[in-house]
Amino acid sequence: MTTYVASKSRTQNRPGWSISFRHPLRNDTKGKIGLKMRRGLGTNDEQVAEELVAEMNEILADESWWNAAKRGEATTRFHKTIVDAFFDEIQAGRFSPESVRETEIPMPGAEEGYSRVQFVGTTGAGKTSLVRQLIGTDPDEDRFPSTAPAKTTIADLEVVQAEGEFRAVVTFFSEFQIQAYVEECVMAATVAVFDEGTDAKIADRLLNHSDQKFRLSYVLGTWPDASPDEDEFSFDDRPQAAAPEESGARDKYVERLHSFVGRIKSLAKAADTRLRKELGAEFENFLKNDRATVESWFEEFVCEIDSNEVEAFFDLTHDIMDEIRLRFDSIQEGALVRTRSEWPESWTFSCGGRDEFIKQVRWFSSNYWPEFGRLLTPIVQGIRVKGPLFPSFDSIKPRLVLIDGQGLGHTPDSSTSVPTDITRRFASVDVILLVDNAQQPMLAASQSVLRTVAASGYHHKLAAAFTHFDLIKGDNLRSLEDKRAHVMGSVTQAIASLRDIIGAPVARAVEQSLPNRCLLLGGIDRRNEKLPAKPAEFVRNQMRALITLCEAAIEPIAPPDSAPIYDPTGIGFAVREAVTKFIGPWNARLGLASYSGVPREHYNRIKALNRRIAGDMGVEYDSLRPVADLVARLSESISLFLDKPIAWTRTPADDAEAEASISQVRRNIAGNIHEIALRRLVEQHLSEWRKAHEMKGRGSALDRSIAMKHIYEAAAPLPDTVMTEQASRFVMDVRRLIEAAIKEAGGKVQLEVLT
Ligand SMILES: Nc1nc2c(ncn2[C@@H]2O[C@H](COP(=O)(O)OP(=O)(O)O)[C@@H](O)[C@H]2O)c(=O)[nH]1
Ligand SMILES: [Mg+2]
Repeated sequence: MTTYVASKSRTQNRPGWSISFRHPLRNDTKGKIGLKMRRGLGTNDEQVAEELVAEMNEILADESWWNAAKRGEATTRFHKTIVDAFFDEIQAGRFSPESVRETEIPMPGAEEGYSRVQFVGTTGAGKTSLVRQLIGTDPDEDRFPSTAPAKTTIADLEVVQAEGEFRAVVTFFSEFQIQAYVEECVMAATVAVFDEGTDAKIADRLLNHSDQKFRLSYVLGTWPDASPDEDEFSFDDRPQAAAPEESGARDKYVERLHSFVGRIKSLAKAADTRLRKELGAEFENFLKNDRATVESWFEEFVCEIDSNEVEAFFDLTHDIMDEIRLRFDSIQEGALVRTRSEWPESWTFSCGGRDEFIKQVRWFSSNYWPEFGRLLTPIVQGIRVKGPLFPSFDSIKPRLVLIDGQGLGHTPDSSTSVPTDITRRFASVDVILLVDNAQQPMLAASQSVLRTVAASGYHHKLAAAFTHFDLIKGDNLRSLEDKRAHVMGSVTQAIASLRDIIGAPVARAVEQSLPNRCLLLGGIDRRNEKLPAKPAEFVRNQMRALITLCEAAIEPIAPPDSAPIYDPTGIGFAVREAVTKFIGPWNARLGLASYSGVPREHYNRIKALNRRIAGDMGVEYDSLRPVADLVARLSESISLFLDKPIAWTRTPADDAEAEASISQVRRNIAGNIHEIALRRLVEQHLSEWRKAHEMKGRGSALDRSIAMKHIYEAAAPLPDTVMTEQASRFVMDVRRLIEAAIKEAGGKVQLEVLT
C-alpha cells in the first residue's frame, strides 16, 4: 500500500512556507490516485510549518480520517489550515461553470421573446466578426470580442441583448483542468530538450499547448528572440492608445521565463542521463526502432527527478500554477470569487457605462499581443454578458442571445465529427448559424455540420452566413449576382455530396430551405460605414434579414399530427452499418488497419486522447473525438432507417409533412444518444482507459492502440449473423432508444406483416 507523506517547502511566489502532499482520495490528472497538491501554510516560522506538516502526516497516516464526515472532529484536533487543505478537496463538488453563469445572468428564451442563435463554423470563418456587427462593438475602438485570423481561444461567449445596465459573468477552468494543461506543456518542453531543440523551441512547447488552444504565452509572456507568431499578431487587435508596459515589468517576465526554461532543461538533462545509463549500449538502437517507448521512459523519469528532495517536475508545474494565480491579483474591478486554494471560479461585474464595461470585460478575452504576460484569457472557460449591445448600423434593437463557441478546427474530411460541446446545444437554440468563408467551396468541417444537423433532425433551425464576400475575385465573378450564384452553387454541391449519407428526403428538405436562409456578408471586419456605399447597403440589408430570420425562429410551428410506424427488424442492420463506419476509421487512426482516407495518428496524439479520458478531463483531444464519432455514425444510420416507415398513423399530406414527422423522431433520438455513447465508450470502461494510459515499456504504443481497439469493440460490438451476448445487448440499447423516440413522437413500432 502507498504511504502518504507531506513535506514543507519555500516557493518563489508565496510568502512563507508551503506544504506539499499527495491527496489519498483524489485522482491525479492521469486518473491515478494521489493528486499532488501544494498549499500555502500562511506562516514564515519554520517551527510552526513543521508542526503543521506533522499534523498533515497524522491525517495521511490514519485512513480513518479519510472521510468527509470526519471534518468536524478533525477541526477540534488539527489547525484549520490543515483541515481545510485536506477536507476541502474531498468535498470539492463538481463545479459547473454553466450553472454559475446561468445563476448570475439567466439566458432568456422563447418565453421571454428571445431567440437563441448558435454560431458554428471553422476557426477564422468570421463568427466573432459577425457577433461584433450584431452587438455594435467597434473593431478598432472596442475590440470586443477578440477576433484572430487563425487561432482562437476556447471560451464560450454568450451575449444577451437587452436594455438596462451592462452585466458580465466570467467563469474559469478548474484548477485541476489547468494543472493538466500545464503538466502537458512542461512535459512537451522537456521532450524538446531531449530532442536537442533550441531554447526558443523549448519555450515554444511550454507556451503553446499541442492542441493549439491553451496558450501559456498569454500569462507568462513570449520568448524574447521569438518573432511574434503571425497568427497571434493580429492587426485587428491593435491598441487604442499604445500602452507599452514599463520596460522594468517586461524584463521581469523575460527573466521569469528564462528561469522556467532553465529548470526544464536541467530536469530534462537529468532524466536523459538516467535513461542513457539504464539503457546503456542499447540506447541508440532503441531510439531508432522504438521511439515511443524511449519517450515514455523519459517522461516517467522526468516525473521522478528530485531536486532538494522535492519532485522537480511537480515543483515546476506548481510554480507555474502560482504564476497564473498571481495574474488574478491585478483585478481591481468587479467581484472575483476564488476557491480556498485561491483558484478563481467566477468574476462578475456590472456598470452603466458602455466603454468602461468593455474595457473591463476585454481583460478576460483579449488576445492582444503586447499585453502577453499579463492576460487571463487562457484560463477563461466562458463569458456571458448582457446589456444594451445593439447594432450600430441601424436603430433596431433585436432580442437575441448570441452564442459564439469554440471553432471547429480544420478537418480533412466531413466524417470528422462535430465536438459534442457544440452538438449538445442544438436542442436548446432556435437558430444554428453556420458561418463559412465564401472564398472557398464549403469546407469539410462545414459539411460535417450539415451532416450532424440533418441526421439529428434540426435542419429547420439551420441558416448559413457566408463571409469574406469582399475578397471574392475572379474575372467571371464581376457582378453581385455572379458572386451570389457562385456561393449558392457551392452550397448545393455540398448538399448533393451528402445525399447518400443523410438520405434523399432530408437532402431535399435542406436543398429547399437553406438557400432562403443564406446570408452573404463581406467586409464585416470593418465598421459598416467604412465600406463603399453600395456594398455597405447590401451587407446592412443582409444583416437585417439575418436578424429578422433569427427573431422569426421562435414562432411555434404546429406539430405534425401524422406519425410514422416502423418495423424494428431493420434496427440491427442500422447498428451494424454504424459500427462498421465507427470501428473502421478508428482502427486506421490507431495504426491497426487501413481505411480509405483516414491516416494513422501519431502515437503522441493517441496517448493525449487516452490521457484526457483517463484523467476524467474530457473525451476529446483536438480532432480525435470517439464519443462524437459514435454519436454521429449511429445518428446517421438510424436517420436513414427512419426514412422508410412501413406505414403511417395517418397518411401525410405531402413529402414535407412526412419529413417533418420523421425529423421529430430524429430529434428525440438526438436528445439521448450522447448519453448512450458516453456511457458505453467511457464510463463503463474507465478502468480499461486508465490501464491503457499506464502502459509503458517495450511496444507500449502498440499495446495502447490494441487496448483502445478492445474498448471500442466492447462499447460498440458488431452485430453479426451469430450475435454475441455483448452485441445483442448493444442492439437492445439502441433499439430501446429508437422505440422510445418513435412513441414519444406519436408513432408506433410493429412487425411488418407480409401479405
Ligand atoms: N476581409 C474580410 N475579413 C473578414 C471578414 N470576416 C472576418 N474577417 C477577418 O477574418 C479573421 C477571422 O475572423 P473571426 O471573426 O475572428 O473568425 P472566427 O474564428 O470565426 O470567430 C479576422 O482577421 C477578421 O478580421 C470579411 O467579411 N471580410
Ligand atoms: Mg471567434
